[in-house]
Amino acid sequence: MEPLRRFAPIFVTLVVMQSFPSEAVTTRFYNFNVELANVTKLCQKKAIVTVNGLYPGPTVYAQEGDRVIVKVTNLVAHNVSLHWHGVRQVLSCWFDGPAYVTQCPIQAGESFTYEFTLHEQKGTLWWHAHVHWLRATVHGAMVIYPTTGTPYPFPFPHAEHVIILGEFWLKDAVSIEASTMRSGGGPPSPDAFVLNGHPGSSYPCSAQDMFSVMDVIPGRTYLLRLINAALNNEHFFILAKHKLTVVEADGEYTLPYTTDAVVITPGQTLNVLVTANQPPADYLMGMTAYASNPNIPVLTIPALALWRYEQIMPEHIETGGILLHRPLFPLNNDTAFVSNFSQNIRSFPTVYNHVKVPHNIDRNLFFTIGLNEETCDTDHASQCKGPNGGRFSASINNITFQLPHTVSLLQAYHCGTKKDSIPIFTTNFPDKPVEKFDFVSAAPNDPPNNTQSLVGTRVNVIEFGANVQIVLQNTGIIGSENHPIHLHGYSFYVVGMGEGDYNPFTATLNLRDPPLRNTIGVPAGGWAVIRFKADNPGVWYLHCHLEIHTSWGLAMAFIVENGVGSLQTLPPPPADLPHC
Ligand SMILES: *[C@@H]1O[C@H](CO)[C@@H](O)[C@H](O)[C@H]1NC(C)=O
Ligand SMILES: *[C@@H]1O[C@H](CO)[C@@H](O)[C@H](O)[C@H]1NC(C)=O
Ligand SMILES: *[C@@H]1O[C@H](CO)[C@@H](O)[C@H](O)[C@H]1NC(C)=O
Ligand SMILES: *[C@@H]1O[C@H](CO)[C@@H](O)[C@H](O)[C@H]1NC(C)=O
Ligand SMILES: *[C@@H]1O[C@H](CO)[C@@H](O)[C@H](O)[C@H]1NC(C)=O
Ligand SMILES: *[C@@H]1O[C@H](CO)[C@@H](O)[C@H](O)[C@H]1NC(C)=O
Ligand SMILES: [Cu+2]
Repeated sequence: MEPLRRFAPIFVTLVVMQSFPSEAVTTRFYNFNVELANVTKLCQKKAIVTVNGLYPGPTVYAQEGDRVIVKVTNLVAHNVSLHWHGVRQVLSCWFDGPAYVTQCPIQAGESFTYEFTLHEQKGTLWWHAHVHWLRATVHGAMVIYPTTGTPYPFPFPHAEHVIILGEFWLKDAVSIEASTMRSGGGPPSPDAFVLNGHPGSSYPCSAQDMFSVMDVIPGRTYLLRLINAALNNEHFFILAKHKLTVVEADGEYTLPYTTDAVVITPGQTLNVLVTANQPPADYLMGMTAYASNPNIPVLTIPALALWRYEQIMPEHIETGGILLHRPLFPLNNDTAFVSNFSQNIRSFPTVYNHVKVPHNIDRNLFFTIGLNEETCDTDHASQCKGPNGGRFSASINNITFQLPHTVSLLQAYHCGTKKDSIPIFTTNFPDKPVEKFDFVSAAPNDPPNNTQSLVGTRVNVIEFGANVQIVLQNTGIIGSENHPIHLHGYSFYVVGMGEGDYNPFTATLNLRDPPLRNTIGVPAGGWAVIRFKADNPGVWYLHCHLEIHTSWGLAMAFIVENGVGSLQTLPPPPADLPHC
């Protein structure tokens, strides 16, 4: 094997044909070997966990309605599981992937084959490891083209590029999680932000380690498939002097929205069109952090990538080289821009005609989401690095989620556990907070002075077919920040967002053209309301996509019960489902 040469970055311009492949390829087979690869980043050589030696990993290409089969073989010492982010896994919850939720991880030397159908799904989705912080380097794109003969609801692009926003650590990300959890304090910043794995010229030793789009043709329109795979920060993305038109979010078409910069939280995807309408020269694309809480320091060095036109005229070449345009980033704390951006993401009208926003709500849930602080146990009192010498945790409705470790929730639910054994979960996850308080204001004003939570493995059970509404209410118990909440197994309509405490009497909900998403940034000091029809049986994880918050327990799971008949019943598990 020659990993370095074989996996040297290849910068290709994928020119997509005017119509999609016509042969009815219905099965896409991929072999994913989880293996170590050496990379040189930021002046250092380092072995990272990858799929097939690639960082980011291989793109899964498919067409709406295809069956996707991915055989994953674990050749590293870490436990591995992969999640297909945004794939609704209709009747295939066994293949969803979050470790200890739907499956035990694939242990060293073992394999597991993921199999699922892309029912009514198209657009940009992605895949990533879903165990500890392995997704730092184990992630890649899924590009799903519409069925043959179905056009995009926007001009067909001349070419398209996947651009994955990420964070890079020189230390092993899994051990950073472990040491952060031991300390009780906040996580360190990454050593670099990266675009398709490349920090770009603002970082040391990285002038050549920069993603590039070359030979851009003036007048042509390009499609950028943006994916935020970062662990702990939300981001702005921008291309100097060019406008970005958002046409799709989380794999669903949106009303075209033209802007100077986009905001993307971990877990989200955005398709944007760019028209090459500037004088031929070099332009930088860039990624910076959005810091929703000014008290949490963020890395302020942008990741940069190059956007270079073809046939650059002599007047655009200076003595130092080609004229280079730098982007003007929004400020890291520009919450007004973020909130405006979120409000402008709407469903595309024809999608609205096809897909119904649930109107009559059967299950009205109210979830407080936020951070907690636990007292340091006396053994470690001198080591706890959280505020006031405590230990950070996080919760939903004051329950800090704890994953089981002997069996997955889905296995325990589906197959039952042995008689007399202690159940690994309980079904008493509360529908609403036990205690009411002024959720968003900061201590010591009104929120409980007691910042502690209750640790547990609790699930909330939903009857098949119920129309569910969840008010996601941010709390200010320990600071307040934007939490990108991701639901597995469903896309949901984001029918409202606002500041302060949610008030059902004054909140305006958009039931006309809300966006259909799988991850939503719930604003710091505010709320979001989501709706979905629970018509896919299984155990579905709901969690913050800031990885440290999930580690701290900002998660819960739903059991969506089976309905009637085989079309509403989760089939039995696959024979090769990993064991703990
Ligand atoms: C990475 O480099 C080390 C030497 O620095 C070498 O021993 C190891 O085999 C390499 N790993 C891979 C996966 O190429
Ligand atoms: C955002 O940051 C800038 C520069 O650091 C500062 O001047 C400004 O007051 C901050 N704005 C808010 C809303 O915190
Ligand atoms: C909000 O978005 C609209 C629509 O793009 C734009 O016209 C307006 O300037 C934006 N406002 C702010 C405060 O960014
Ligand atoms: C929290 O503590 C502060 C300071 O001791 C006190 O003024 C306040 O009333 C307390 N709040 C609650 C809700 O108990
Ligand atoms: C959360 O649970 C802890 C532990 O039972 C309790 O002390 C605290 O008051 C609860 N807080 C809220 C807001 O319910
Ligand atoms: C891998 O998972 C198994 C089963 O949960 C567990 O017993 C083992 O300790 C894990 N190994 C590592 C390296 O985390
Ligand atoms: Cu969070």
